[in-house]
Amino acid sequence: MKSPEQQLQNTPVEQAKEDGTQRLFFALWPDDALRRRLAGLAEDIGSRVTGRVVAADNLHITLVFLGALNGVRRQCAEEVAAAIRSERFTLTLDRLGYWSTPRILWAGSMQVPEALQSLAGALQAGLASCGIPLETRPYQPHLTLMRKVNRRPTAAVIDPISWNVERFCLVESVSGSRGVSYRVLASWRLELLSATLFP
Ligand code: 2AM
Repeated sequence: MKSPEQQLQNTPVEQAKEDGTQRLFFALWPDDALRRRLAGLAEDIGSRVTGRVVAADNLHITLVFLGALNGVRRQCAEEVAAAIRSERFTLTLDRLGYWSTPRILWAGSMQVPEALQSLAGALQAGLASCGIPLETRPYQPHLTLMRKVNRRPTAAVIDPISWNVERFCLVESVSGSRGVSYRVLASWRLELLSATLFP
């Protein structure tokens, strides 16, 4: 049993283990074929850029980061997700981005689909009723390919990768002896595009 002082030094994942909470986030989760493509892209970039390539199994796009949630808040978050009526969309990953503070290299889209922004927005708005403190910065969809990257890579454009997004997931971040891994707990389907009628 750790003293309260030791508990204060816990990482968020250790804290989640001790108090029965789970570290959770909503995400877009690639299927196996897309995951292989994305992993190939990450490996390719990793052969030219110094840093740590994200494990293939961990590749995803976060929609909303929730942090450590107890059972009641998780239930609330799942009810919010189940009530979402958002449309399917195609996301084209066609650019690389770099953030120097988290030192991550990511893939993103030059043109973020309106439906993706509105899905993230609808989740955020619904979650307000769950009492979960959320990120206040504007949503910037990104798929982290590499961590611990110290320098902005020179090339920013990549061969476009199309992602037909049909569902979103609730994911748990689990800390193990070999680092963090992610576990999909639940998923919800997005709606088919409403048909356009021509006279
Ligand atoms: P990242 O890929 O840019 O690191 C699980 O940690 C996922 O939630 C990651 O995709 C991570 O983004 C994202 N995330 C967003 N906000 C976070 C936060 N405050 N702490 C940890 N992860 C966060």
